Amino acid sequence: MTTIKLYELGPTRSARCRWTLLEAGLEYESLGNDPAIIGSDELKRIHPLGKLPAAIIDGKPLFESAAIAAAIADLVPDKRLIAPPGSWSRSLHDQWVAFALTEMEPWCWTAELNTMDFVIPEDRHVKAIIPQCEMLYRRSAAALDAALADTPYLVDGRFSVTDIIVGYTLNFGEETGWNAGFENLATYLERLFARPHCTLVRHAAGAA
Ligand SMILES: N[C@@H](CCC(=O)N[C@@H](CS)C(=O)NCC(=O)O)C(=O)O
Repeated sequence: MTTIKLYELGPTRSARCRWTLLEAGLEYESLGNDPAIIGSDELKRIHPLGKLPAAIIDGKPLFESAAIAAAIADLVPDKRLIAPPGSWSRSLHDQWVAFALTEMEPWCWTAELNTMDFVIPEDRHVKAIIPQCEMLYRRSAAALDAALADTPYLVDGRFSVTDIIVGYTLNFGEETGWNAGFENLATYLERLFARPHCTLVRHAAGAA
């Protein structure tokens, strides 16, 4: 039987991995669960930057939430949480994950880094960057909104780990209030929140 250990902490990106594990119905050992784990030597043995999440699957370390979630989904092909490697649907999974993680999430993350002082101290914040982040996030969000006009989920019209990964990014945008006006994104997020295993935390829009 596969053994899975997950370094996690509440609403951090580890929520993607926890949600995937719940959908997969797999047991796992939860580690970390303490802000002090971030940057620790213990975590750096798994993640070179000492970030969350990080996993150990059958003794092998793996970092990056999207990689961990996909690896977990691949462990349970019967659950159809991810398309088979080599299929066109898997390429669509890769496409949407790359889009969310490169064209959307960095703008939310950069805004958060320049708003909260848990990574970059306040005296080094560059507030002037935030409007640019919003503009670039919303340009991509508009594209995602259009893609969701005719389908409830991103790959093959059915729920998959792609939605877990992208949904987390969208919820990040919800926190900053940057999804305002995108009706398909709002409906999609509600669809994700309605799933019994959803680990996304509800934000009052624009709370950050
Ligand atoms: N791309 C990474 C991002 C990981 C990340 O930035 N995690 C945050 C918590 S959500 C963290 O550990 N931050 C501490 C830091 O940036 O030093 C992933 O998706 O796993």
